[in-house]
Amino acid sequence: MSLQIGIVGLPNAGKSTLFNALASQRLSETAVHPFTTIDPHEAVVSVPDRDLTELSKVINPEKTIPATVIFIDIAGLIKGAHQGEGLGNQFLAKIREVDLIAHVVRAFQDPSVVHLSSKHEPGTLEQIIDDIEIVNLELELAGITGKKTVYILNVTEGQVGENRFKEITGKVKDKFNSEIIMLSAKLEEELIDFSPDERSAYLSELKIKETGLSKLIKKAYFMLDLITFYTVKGGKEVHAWSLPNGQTGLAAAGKVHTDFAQNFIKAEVLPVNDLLELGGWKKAKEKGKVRLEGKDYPVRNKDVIEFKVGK
Ligand SMILES: Nc1nc2c(ncn2[C@@H]2O[C@H](COP(=O)(O)OP(=O)(O)O)[C@@H](O)[C@H]2O)c(=O)[nH]1
Ligand SMILES: [Mg+2]
Repeated sequence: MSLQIGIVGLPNAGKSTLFNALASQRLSETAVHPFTTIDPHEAVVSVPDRDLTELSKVINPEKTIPATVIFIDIAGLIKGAHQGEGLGNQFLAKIREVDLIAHVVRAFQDPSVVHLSSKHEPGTLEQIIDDIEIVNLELELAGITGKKTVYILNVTEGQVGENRFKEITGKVKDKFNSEIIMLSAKLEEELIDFSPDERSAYLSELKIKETGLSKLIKKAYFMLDLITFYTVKGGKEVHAWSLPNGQTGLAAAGKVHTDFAQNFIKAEVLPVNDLLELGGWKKAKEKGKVRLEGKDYPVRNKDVIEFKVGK
């Protein structure tokens, strides 16, 4: 199962704009299916991963499959939602299923986009806190507590990284004791039609180090304590997988194939960097760099694993 991230927030916070941008970004060039739509509100998105791209260059497989994350645009959170106002329980049920809540908060200024409950200027700390508290109260009243939440400060394009917002991000992080990232949903949307090169050029012009998708996924992996491992299937298929940190070789095998866990004999393992440096699996093996590990081996981030299974 892919990691599921539910996008919530007040109406007009920029949820759908962000969702559409995430769903259509082609970040991993090696991705066969950058995204597939399951439902208009759900999108399977490739996890951007440079090591996977490099690994694929070295192995030159028929197929490269990135790890994926499912984003869900969960509309309908308004004051009174827990009592069935708006879409009511429908979306609350969705929120209960996700691994992580991505809570979009409006910090962009645009007089043409109404802000329903604003007592303060959009983009001020007061309004941002008010908005967050409305949503959090609804979730709490609906009994959704203890879920991990990453806040997304949606700022005006061209204002990403501004000191004033950096200060706000710090304050929100402390007040709500959670993680927060800053991005512009509008800007992410503009990136849709860009080639990877154009995208990098545009981002560096705006002094932005990485796309919102990349920031969000990194944060999600960090918050959920996930690691990445790779399989190469004898050189035929390079595949990236996510796994909770601390899980064993056996758990990793089960992720790849149920039969693999049942018939597990051993795992051949080496760090992806070693494989890249040595220029391939065979060469690494010749040099004695590939280790043999058993069922209980705690998988490390960026391990390349070949499972040896019986029949
Ligand atoms: N200027 C500006 N407008 C935005 C931004 N993000 C969203 N909007 C606009 O705000 C309106 C509501 O956005 P939408 O994504 O539909 O919000 P949702 O109700 O949370 O799904 C749309 O007109 C968007 O174009 C942003 O970063 N900057
Ligand atoms: Mg929407």
